Amino acid sequence: MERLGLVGLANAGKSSLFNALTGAHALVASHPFSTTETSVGVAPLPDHRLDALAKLSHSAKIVRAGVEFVDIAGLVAGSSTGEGMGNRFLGGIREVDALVLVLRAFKDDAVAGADDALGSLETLELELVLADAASLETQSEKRRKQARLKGDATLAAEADAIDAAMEVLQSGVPLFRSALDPSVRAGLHNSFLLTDKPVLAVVNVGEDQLEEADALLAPVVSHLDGAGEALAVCVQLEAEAAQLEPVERVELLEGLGLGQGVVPRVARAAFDLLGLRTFFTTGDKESRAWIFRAGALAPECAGVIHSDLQRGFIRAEVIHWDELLELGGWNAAKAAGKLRVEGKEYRVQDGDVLEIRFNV
Ligand SMILES: Nc1nc2c(ncn2[C@@H]2O[C@H](COP(=O)(O)OP(=O)(O)OP(=O)(O)O)[C@@H](O)[C@H]2O)c(=O)[nH]1
Ligand SMILES: [Mg+2]
Repeated sequence: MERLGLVGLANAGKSSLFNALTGAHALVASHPFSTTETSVGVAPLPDHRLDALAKLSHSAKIVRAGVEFVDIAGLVAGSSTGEGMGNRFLGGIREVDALVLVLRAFKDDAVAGADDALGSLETLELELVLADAASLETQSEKRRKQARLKGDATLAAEADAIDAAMEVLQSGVPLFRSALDPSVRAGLHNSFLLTDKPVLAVVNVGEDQLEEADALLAPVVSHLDGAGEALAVCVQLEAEAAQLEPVERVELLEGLGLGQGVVPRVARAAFDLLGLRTFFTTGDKESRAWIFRAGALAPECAGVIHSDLQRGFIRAEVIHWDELLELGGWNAAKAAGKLRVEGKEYRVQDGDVLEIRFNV
């Protein structure tokens, strides 16, 4: 399963966000570096399409897709050279597929640390850039030497990509904000860089800053300049809400004009960031969302449900969720001749409802 790492300066609210997302109880404390071990948790992915399908099918159960988050130790200026939790945070970040940058805007004298979101973003970027530059330092030359010895064009291309990345990093820009060509990016795949991962920024605003949330978010959005999505969240509030019963939670959040809260949108944005897609199965027993990679073929998606379904795959009956809803149900869709029969070469689309036919 693909994972997102929560990355931020000490006391930015990473563990609080982790708890809000996953309903977990990770240690939250006002002293910096309270997180020393990484925790992993799954955030359920809100999906109105799944809710609609479950209603249509009178499903006894709804099974949502989930996104996995990792709560990582906090970072300080100098972390790339071993300050603070140093290597612990670097290792944690290297292992995830995308980054959620938690940027503190809330002000609280009792909680040490920076409360300038843009400044925090710049510090984080710099530490990640320095770590990447250090890890690439000797790699280009090594690859070039090997490429010469073996006459290997792939290694030579990797060396070129590393040189291009180095140039970006040396100008202080993380790769996620650079305009590097996708083909160059591909050549960096074996270098395990930190700033090459997609990012989502979460600006953690205080309860007293809800009114100015957009203004606090704006400088971060403009700094990222389209390189990643950004959301403002009152993390503490939503972490507290996450501990309540659903009815009370909705009351609290709606009372503050936050609707269902922003945290579900963080989970959704994270999911999209990973390039993941959902298909559905629906029936009276359960309606369920399943995760697949964009571009996957029908048998591979069948395998997400069970490996037997992939092995014995014959065909899939397919209809897009909104068409199914419009027609009023599986049998009605079948009677209307609207269930498409798709074979092994079918590329499953986001929002497809599938029924797999297979040999046991
Ligand atoms: N006032 C206020 N305090 C907050 C908010 N969000 C988090 N905090 C507090 O900030 C402190 C740090 O929160 P954590 O979630 O532990 O922060 P962290 O980023 O995980 O910290 P480290 O793991 O130590 O790096 C805790 O005392 C939280 O209660 C907020 O929106 N407003
Ligand atoms: Mg923490």
